[in-house]
Amino acid sequence: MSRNYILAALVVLFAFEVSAQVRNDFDQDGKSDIVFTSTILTEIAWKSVPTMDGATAITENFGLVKDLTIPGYWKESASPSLAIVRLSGESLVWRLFDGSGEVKLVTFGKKGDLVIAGADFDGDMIADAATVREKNGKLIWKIRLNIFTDNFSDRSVSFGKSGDRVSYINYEGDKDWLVVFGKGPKPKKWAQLKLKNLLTGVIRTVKGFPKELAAKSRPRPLPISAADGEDIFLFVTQDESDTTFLTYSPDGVKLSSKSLVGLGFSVIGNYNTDALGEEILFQNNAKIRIYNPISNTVTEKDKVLGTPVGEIVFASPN
Ligand SMILES: [Ca+2]
Ligand SMILES: [Ca+2]
Ligand SMILES: [Ca+2]
Repeated sequence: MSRNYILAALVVLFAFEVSAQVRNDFDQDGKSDIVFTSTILTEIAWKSVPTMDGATAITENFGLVKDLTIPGYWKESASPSLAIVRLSGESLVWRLFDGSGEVKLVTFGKKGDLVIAGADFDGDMIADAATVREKNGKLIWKIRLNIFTDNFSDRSVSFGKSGDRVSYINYEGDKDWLVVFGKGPKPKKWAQLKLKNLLTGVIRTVKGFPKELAAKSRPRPLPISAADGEDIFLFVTQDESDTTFLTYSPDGVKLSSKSLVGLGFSVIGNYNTDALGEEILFQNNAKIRIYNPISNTVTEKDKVLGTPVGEIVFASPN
């Protein structure tokens, strides 16, 4: 009995350790806040609603409509801060803000690059920046670890082929691995996913994803934390009226499927601490729903008057 007790205590400790950094948790209460931008003419303001109780905590004007807005743990800090990425001429400019305004400006990336945010490839709990571009049929990843700190460092990796969808995932529980998803050697049978550990160079290949997921309008596999602290993959697909959320384990096993009425924005975070793992905040023009794929629960909330934004970003500023 005592042995089981110790094991249970260890499990609790582990669960606490891995969930210590909660996405979008500006008030540090262990739950993701709803962070959203709203447009005032051509400028945007960002707002944060702490812990679903409806009160607005932070409002700050900071950017332009075309900027990418990316909250994240960009510095060594208990709470996240806000960054934007802006296309400036032929370059991408990353700007970090705190409560008093802009505190850092970094030029990283080029026009046309896909910007990737939300990943921590070296596992030191500080957000890293990445860009991907296609070159001669291959995908070239440029990664700047800890971009807004004084000891940033750069990596360049060729990983994936033209047409693959890129992503990342916390694969073994301590850091994010690069992910490419698309057609494999037998495209009529299955879709293929490859993972790469940036630091060790180890590559794993997973076959057996449904080939439909790699078809023309293929969704990107997004990382979402499961109950055990490691990530699983979320695929979001839409038809004319519904949005469907599918989850798969990193080894290609289907875990859940759920369709919700409406089209809209999806943001991943831990919005409901009663359900293990992360949830999807899904806002359409009527309301917000919070869906947990592991417990298969959906809760509802009034919509916010803006665009919800999250740490996990794959986009090109234009
Ligand atoms: Ca919070
Ligand atoms: Ca890092
Ligand atoms: Ca949760």
